[in-house]
This record gives sequence, structure tokens and C-alpha cells, in this order.
Amino acid sequence: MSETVQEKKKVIFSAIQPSGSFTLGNYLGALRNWVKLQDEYNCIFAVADLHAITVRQDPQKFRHNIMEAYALLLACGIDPQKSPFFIQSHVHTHAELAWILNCYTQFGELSRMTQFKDKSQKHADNVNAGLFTYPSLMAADILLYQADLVPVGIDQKQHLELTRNIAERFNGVYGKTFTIPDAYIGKAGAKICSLQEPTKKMSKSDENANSWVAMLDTPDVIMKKFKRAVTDSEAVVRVGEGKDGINNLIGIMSAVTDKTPDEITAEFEGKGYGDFKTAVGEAVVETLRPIQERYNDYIKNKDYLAEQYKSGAEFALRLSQRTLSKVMKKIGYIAK
Ligand code: ATP
Ligand code: LTN
Repeated sequence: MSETVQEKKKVIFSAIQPSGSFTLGNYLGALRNWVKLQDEYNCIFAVADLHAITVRQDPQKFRHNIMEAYALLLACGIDPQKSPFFIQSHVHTHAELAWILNCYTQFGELSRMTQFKDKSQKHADNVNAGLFTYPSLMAADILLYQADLVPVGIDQKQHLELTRNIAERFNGVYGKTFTIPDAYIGKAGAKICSLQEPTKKMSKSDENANSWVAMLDTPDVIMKKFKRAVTDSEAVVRVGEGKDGINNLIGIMSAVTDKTPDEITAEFEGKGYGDFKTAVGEAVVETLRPIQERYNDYIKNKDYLAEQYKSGAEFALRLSQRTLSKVMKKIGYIAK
């Protein structure tokens, strides 16, 4: 990887938590876009496993989920030759800068984060300090690589605002140290909703497994989930108010086939919801099939995976160490 040639492109950093099996929503709303960004930008991606323990994880499942996440992202098309791709806990600068940034982040700021409020309600028995300071770790992830742009869903925008505030505050005290990152929010319509409650987003932590499609679900399971998808009583395939279920299915169909909603409506004129659901299910199966095939190859090849995540971590450490050293020097720490 030639650092001199790539330095001219804008830097993108993003990460995803290995907190369960990735869904069709994760793929269409985030991962697929990451893959497309790789040529135009200098991308760096990570599996955010340090973030994931803000919620209690079963060790065996956690180990499996981290490896699955890594292999699945490769299968989606993340190319570690183009985009350094690592596991967050392998790069110690993240935890170190997170501690430092914690001391430049106000209690009041963290208290206003809606994700903290939501998650502390959801996990009322484990409102730990990590859940509270999660945004400082996310800020460290981003600022370590001097990222210009951060592709995130709308739910993470508040965390990115806070990252900018922390960076501006630090720069204000010590002089320019961090690049101020901008959110890179994908085009509207990328929000995929639950198949059972189509006003809510499709989420991997939803207890009703019929509400989400996992990227690694078998074709049979995918077809069943689509056949059970909630619709309405009008029986006309068209986008409309009060037709959240059908709107969502049209959105999914449009995302996986690249057809416009109008083209889809025309194609299914006079046909019932049964036919439409089958067609959407089949289109999703075909979209996921090649990814699943590649995943099955990668996950068997643990040596290859290790080679990739180790070299990703080496690259990330070298790059992030530069920022961390600069930060520590400015604060007044004594160099080793
Ligand atoms: P959890 O259920 O644990 O909150 P999640 O499935 O909602 O997880 P995240 O890990 O929070 O997903 O999100 C990872 C990325 O996937 C984010 O960029 C997010 O915006 C995107 N994403 C998640 N769900 C959807 C969805 N239903 N539609 C579009 N994008 C999504
Ligand atoms: N908080 C994010 C995952 C995440 C992230 C990041 C995203 C961790 N570190 C840095 C962008 C940049 C989430 O839960 N979706």
C-alpha cells in the first residue's frame, strides 16, 4: 500500500459492532456503501469489539461474532489491500486515546446522548460507565486516523457531533491536532424497516426473529420471513400513506434490484401481495447468495483471516500512533 499516493484522497473511517448477526438493514444501510467508497477514498474500517462490551457478551458467542463480522465484511467486498481493516481491540491506541478524550469530554455532554438514554433503559440492570463514555471511544476511533468523513446511520449523528466538539475543544487548547470530521450520511431511503413492525427500523437486537433478515439466513428462512411480512388490506403494490409494510418491501426491492419504486409498481400491477413477497424474497436471496458463498470460504480459512486482521492492525497502529504521540506531547507527557 503506497501511503504517498493515497494521502491525497480524503480519509474515511467507519466501524461496526459485532453485537450479533448482521442484518439486511446493516448491509443495505451501511456495509454495501462502505464497499463502494473504497476506490474514491482512503478508507479504514474496523470491527468495533471494544464498544460491544458496553452490553454484556457471552464469551463464546462474542468470539464467534467477532470472527463472523470480520469474515462477512470481507465477503461483502471490503478489500484489505485497498482499505486497512482491523479488529479494534488489536490496536491499543484506541483505548489510550479514549481515556485521554474522556478527560476532555463533559459529563453533561455525555448525559445528553440519546443512545445512552435508550440503552440504559433497555439494559437497566447494567448501566455501566462504559455505556456512558462510549462516545469518547468512538471519537478516539475517528480522530486517531484524522478522518475527514465518517459514514454512519442517522442514529450515530449525535455521536459524530460530539466527536467534532471534542476535537475542536482540544484544538482550541493545544493548536491544530485533529482533523474535524464530517458525517457522511447515505442517501435517504436506505433505512430498512422491521418486517413485523414496519414503522421501526430493522434491528439485529429485535427479539422477534421474523422481524429481521440476517445476512447469513438460509434461502428457506429468508423466503419464510418475507412471506410472513406484515402488509395491509389494499392489495395494491404501490407506495402510499399507511402502507408501511409494502413501502418497506418496495424499498428493499428497489435497493437490491436498482429499479425505481415506479418501475416496481408497474411490474406488479394487477398482481397480489403473495407474488410480490415471493419476488422480494427471491431477489434478496440472490443478492445475499454470492456473499454467503464467499463467507463460507473465508470462515473456514482461519489462517487467511488472521493474516488479514494482523496486517490491518499493524497498519492501523502505525498510523494511529502518530496522532497519539502528537496528542501526548501537546498535553505535556514525557516521551519514552
Ligand atoms: P442494534 O440492534 O444492536 O442496535 P443495529 O442492527 O441497529 O444494532 P448498528 O450496529 O447500530 O445496527 O448499526 C450498524 C450500521 O448499520 C449503522 O451504520 C446503521 O446506521 C446501519 N443500520 C442498522 N440498521 C439499519 C437499518 N435497518 N437500515 C439501514 N441501516 C441500518
Ligand atoms: N457506534 C457505531 C459503531 C462505531 C463507529 C465508530 C462508527 C464504533 N466506532 C467510529 C463510525 C466511526 C454504531 O453503533 N453503529
